[in-house]
Amino acid sequence: MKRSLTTAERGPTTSINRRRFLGGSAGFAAGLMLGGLSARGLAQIKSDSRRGGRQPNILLITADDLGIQLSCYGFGQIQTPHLDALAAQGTRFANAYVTQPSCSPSRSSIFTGLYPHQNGQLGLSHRGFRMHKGLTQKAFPTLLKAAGYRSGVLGKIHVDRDERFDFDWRPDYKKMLEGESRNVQAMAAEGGKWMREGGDQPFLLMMNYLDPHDPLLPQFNGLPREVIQAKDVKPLPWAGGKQDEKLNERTADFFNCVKRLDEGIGLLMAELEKSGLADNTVVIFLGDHGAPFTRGKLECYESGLQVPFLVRMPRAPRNQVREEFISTVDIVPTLLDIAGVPGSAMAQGVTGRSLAPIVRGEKVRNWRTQVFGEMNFHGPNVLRPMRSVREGRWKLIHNIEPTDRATWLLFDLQNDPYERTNLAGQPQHVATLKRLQNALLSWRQQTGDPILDPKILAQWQASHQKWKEKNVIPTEDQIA
Ligand SMILES: [Ca+2]
Repeated sequence: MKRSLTTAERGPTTSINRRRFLGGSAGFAAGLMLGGLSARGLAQIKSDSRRGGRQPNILLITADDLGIQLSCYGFGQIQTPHLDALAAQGTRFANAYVTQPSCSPSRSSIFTGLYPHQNGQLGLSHRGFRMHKGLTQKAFPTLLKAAGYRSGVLGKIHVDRDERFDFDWRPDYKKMLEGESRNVQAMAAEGGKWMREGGDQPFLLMMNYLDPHDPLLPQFNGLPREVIQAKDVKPLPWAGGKQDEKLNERTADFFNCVKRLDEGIGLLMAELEKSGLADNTVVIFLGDHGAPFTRGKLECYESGLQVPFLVRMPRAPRNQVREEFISTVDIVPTLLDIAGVPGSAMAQGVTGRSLAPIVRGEKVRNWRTQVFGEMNFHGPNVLRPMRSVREGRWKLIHNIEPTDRATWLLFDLQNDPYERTNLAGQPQHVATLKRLQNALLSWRQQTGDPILDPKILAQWQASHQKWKEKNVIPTEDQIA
């Protein structure tokens, strides 16, 4: 039976003044980029996209809570032959980052090209967090639809209110959440059927797999065929927490989920081949953030922000590995580029760039040398405001509300890849620290970070405290 949500469950959209909460006074975040696409904008997309000739299909695949634990990323504990094959057929991005190591905020950037602090999706959508009004209509499904695409989605969207996204085809989402999107055989069959149905119209299909998200099911619908056991694994090298048998079990089951996902990608690619459309389809695969272990998901360490990112594009080089720092804010510009749609259609404030030239093997000029991450809320009871920047071998994390953590964490990833030794206080690193602090500040200013304003941060803290005291929110490990 459906019951009414409590204030705490409803979260920030209804319980406090939304504009103040999101930082309307701090910059352009809440104001300038709002509103749907104008009729003129849509007409422009239509006319421009017709000029571009035959538009390729787009198959955009996300895995839930998957870091770079794939053999094509040099991970040695399991083999992921189907994802390795996809990497070999195109480009593997060796340094790909999400914007926030939490489901909904990360996905909001995939959809809009904006950082969560820009688009308002500061925490989980099923706990009440929403994007700024109108932004779902600036997300890629609407833009590609205007460009002539038919669009479908399988599996969870988990941003804003899912139904606000403009997909033509969306099978029973609830069923998907209840486990269907772990049924990789059904995912492939349903996706394949839909791909074949559209005639000459180009398609955009988003396939959102639930693996390897919690609960980490060792086997589902007979997959993986051989279940990996705790005795056969070692914990992920960066994972914190108690190093015990329980962690080994969890690690083994995480690997089982990744193996199932890999099988699913193989089945899906076979469906694409069968459709006869593979030669004109761009395939993009990525994780939505790092693996769900201590120091992974919900943290701005590399293990939280770095994800696998593979792109296969017709007539582009095979076996390409690229080292550029890329971010999920590049996805919207990439999709628009592929579809031949003008970049001006994007929401205001998008700082990403199209990855298509890189995938085609071109040298790109003035590519970013720094890549940024952030953490805001997860559920309303988890507030962890952080901002981070990576530049070359260096990584800086700023804990804006330090509590029991250091305010600044500086790591040398070359000597310390798992970010164990904080160099922030060391005199020989003062110049590096200062440079990265300045980089972080200019990015926050440029993108209108609302919590540059201490009053907004105080609002977040007060709301968080209130929600926490109500004690009706599930604990962190129970939240999707
Ligand atoms: Ca996730």
